Amino acid sequence: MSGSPPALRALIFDVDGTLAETERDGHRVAFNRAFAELGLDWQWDEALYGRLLAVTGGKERMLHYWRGVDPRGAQAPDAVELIAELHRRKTRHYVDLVQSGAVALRPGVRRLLEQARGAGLLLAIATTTTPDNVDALLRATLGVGADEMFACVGAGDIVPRKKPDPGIYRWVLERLGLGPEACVAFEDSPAGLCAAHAAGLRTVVTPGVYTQREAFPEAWALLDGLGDEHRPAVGHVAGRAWRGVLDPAQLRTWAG
Ligand code: XBP
Ligand code: MG
Repeated sequence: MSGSPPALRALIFDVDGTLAETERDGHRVAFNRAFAELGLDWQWDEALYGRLLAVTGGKERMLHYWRGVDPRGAQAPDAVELIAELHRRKTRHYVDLVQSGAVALRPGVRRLLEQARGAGLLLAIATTTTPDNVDALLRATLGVGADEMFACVGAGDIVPRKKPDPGIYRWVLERLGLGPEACVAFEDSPAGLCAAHAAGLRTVVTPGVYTQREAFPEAWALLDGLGDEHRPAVGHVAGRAWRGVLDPAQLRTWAG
């Protein structure tokens, strides 16, 4: 039996915070618009929203907040329906915001996606966010037909538990028909890293505006971005300092 590791076959991307900085100017604004529409006096400022991100999933996040400010109201029989209605409205607002160009891809993301496809790697998505949000973001930033770039999109309630549970990564791996050792995941948050790591994936972490002060002890690579020719990425890979532009050849070298 050969001792060589399996070849790298696929890259699996988180969406929020990883492909794009969607949270502060996208999701947060959309939540606030939904609250105002239904006459709630809830207002999530940037700092509060940063703390609430510890709870993944929009419905789960709203229920967590409600329990904090009004525990009795959050237990009422119609609470679940109100959360569902808020979330439908929030999703509409988020899609509108993304379609209006409120959110851009992070530097190097488009380049890496295109290079990876050119290099014969499969692309996939594993995210807790709602599928409509993923469609809107991919179309607005990568153009019509963008979803065809991805062999598999795992999103939202398709699994019963959201990150940090590894379910969404396991679901994607099963659809791809690949083991975790043939893939690399890309994440931005502790919950996302926990999910990917628990699914057995080597994970490149590129922290974003809300996660740059977090520790990521289980990251395979921890970089300040993907890098481009004008601004190389800086960070560590498997415990060693690294500086450069992350591309499929580099990933294959590390994976090997
Ligand atoms: C992203 C999330 C999402 C969005 C909201 O986490 O937690 O819940 O904030 O999306 P990750 P929905 O980047 O780890 O996937 O409102 O559609 O749930
Ligand atoms: Mg994320």
